[in-house]
Amino acid sequence: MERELSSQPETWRSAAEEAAAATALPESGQSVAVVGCGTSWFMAQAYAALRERAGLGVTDAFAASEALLGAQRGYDKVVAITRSGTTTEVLRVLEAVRGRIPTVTVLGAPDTPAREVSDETVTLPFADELSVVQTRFATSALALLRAHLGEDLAGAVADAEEALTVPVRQEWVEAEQFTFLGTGWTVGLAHEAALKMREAAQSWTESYPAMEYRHGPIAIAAPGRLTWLFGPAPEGLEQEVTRTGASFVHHGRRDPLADLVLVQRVALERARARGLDPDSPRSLTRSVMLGDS
Ligand code: F1P
Repeated sequence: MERELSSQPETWRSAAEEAAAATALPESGQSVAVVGCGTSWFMAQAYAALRERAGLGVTDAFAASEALLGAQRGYDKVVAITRSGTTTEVLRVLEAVRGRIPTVTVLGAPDTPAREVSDETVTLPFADELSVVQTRFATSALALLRAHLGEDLAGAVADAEEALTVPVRQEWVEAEQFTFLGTGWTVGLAHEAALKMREAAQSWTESYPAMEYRHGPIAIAAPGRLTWLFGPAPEGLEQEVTRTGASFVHHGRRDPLADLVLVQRVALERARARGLDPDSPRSLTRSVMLGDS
């Protein structure tokens, strides 16, 4: 995990370079559904929010198991995101819409079943991973998609380099609980940050859209706990969190995707501090493959 997460600036650069040739990705104006499971679903959420914000067309993100792809929704394209290419729910979606809605899969492991059931694929083999816990495939897939939306990733890459060198504070390693917040595309990053902490370090983490936090979840904030915000800060939020005694963490200057790299490092350090092996996370496999029953 450590080796793979450290390579992110490089894999983001390579992913961004792929964008120009990735003609299978949605065109401007197309109505798009993006599907994935776990980490890949959260990257789908981030992409959907960014594409809509860019004015490029309706873009909805779904957990593959809950995708609403009926004819009445009128999607022009389905984008699937999967590192392994073997996740059952993703394969089922691709099979179900075959011949009805064109599909493109952003894929880590190239020669896998997802290729067979997708109309087109964009492969990122250089970002594939050995670790069960995803880091660089997910962020590289998002880097590809951001670049395809027309973003220049140079700043994000530089910020990721910095995020790999800043110290991981002891307070973050020891905190009893984390809540991650975001707005717009960073809501997906907040969910992914929370998942990383659970997967790698078995930590108690929650995640919400930042403006939802005051509608109940802030009751969890207390001394020894931590609220970490990705992206712009809603007015007054920091003061409200600080009033509870919880710590408020916000690196507003850094690209939020690079801030996720820092959280991956925190998850790794928390795993180590607890004597856990982040490469053998409890109850997890690299991909979930369900039986036929
Ligand atoms: C998706 C995923 C991972 C998760 C777990 C099971 O995999 O849900 O995000 O960490 O290991 O699989 P994939 O479809 O992107 O290969």
